[in-house]
Amino acid sequence: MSTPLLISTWSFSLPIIESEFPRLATAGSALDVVEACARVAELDESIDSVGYGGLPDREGRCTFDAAVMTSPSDSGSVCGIERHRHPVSVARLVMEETEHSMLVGSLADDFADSHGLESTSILSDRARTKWETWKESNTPPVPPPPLDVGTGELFGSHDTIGTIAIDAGGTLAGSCSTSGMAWKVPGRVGDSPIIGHGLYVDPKRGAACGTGHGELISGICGSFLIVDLMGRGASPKEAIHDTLARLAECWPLKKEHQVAFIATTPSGEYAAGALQMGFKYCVCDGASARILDPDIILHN
Ligand code: SD4
Repeated sequence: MSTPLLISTWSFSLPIIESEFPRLATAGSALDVVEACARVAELDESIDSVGYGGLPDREGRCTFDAAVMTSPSDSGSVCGIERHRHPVSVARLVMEETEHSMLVGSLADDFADSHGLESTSILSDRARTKWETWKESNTPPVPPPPLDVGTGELFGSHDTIGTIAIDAGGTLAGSCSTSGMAWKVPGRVGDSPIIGHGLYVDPKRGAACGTGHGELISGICGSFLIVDLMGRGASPKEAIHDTLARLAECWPLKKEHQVAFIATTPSGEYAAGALQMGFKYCVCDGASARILDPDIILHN
């Protein structure tokens, strides 16, 4: 038996992991729980970067990306979903019902239809209104870095929900779900649905999940790198630090750039880190559910 653990990105996820945690300690599998956590965020219209409520691209079109993973041979993801409100569940179907690991665009929506998932509009009125306001403002499509004030109130537009769980049987699983960058170029896909970029899970080495500017994360295969470093003996904190340092070495960073990671070893040693201030993460381990500041902030 293992001690169950649930960790996730951003303070808005606290009530979500708190309510889903009990299933981890009883019969629920880590995969069921990480899917359930993403599904709650996907339906919460007040979260403007995940699921329904997510902000659209610069043409006013909303698209979702998501992934799930339990091991290098068990992953599923979707990019550019446009008609289904639970991309994380479509990703799980890709993992469990096909021999593939990724489906894209309207064909991924067709695949979801073929499995009986409800097809519906994914652009909320609130998100459309925000897009119209942005469009009229004539400001460049560069959102400010996210600032998580830790009260459930969020500012900024980067807040993929990434969740990692260890269940009572010691099984690891991870999920992430996002509407991507607000006002993105139509067709843009970030790190979240790409295995090894926004999410990576290896039962022998650990799990990691990223949030923030997907292009930066993708450029260094961020989540894979963290898990690989842990597999070579680094602690989660050391692995996240070295990955953020590598990212900072490789990219000409701008003040609006933010990237953050959460990670755990298979035995439940966890950590989080961010490029700059403004990121928080949540942990539930049975003792309590809490919002934490990252263990590393590369550029204070
Ligand atoms: C992306 N990483 O599409 C995602 C967005 C995000 O927090 O993390 N939001 O680049």
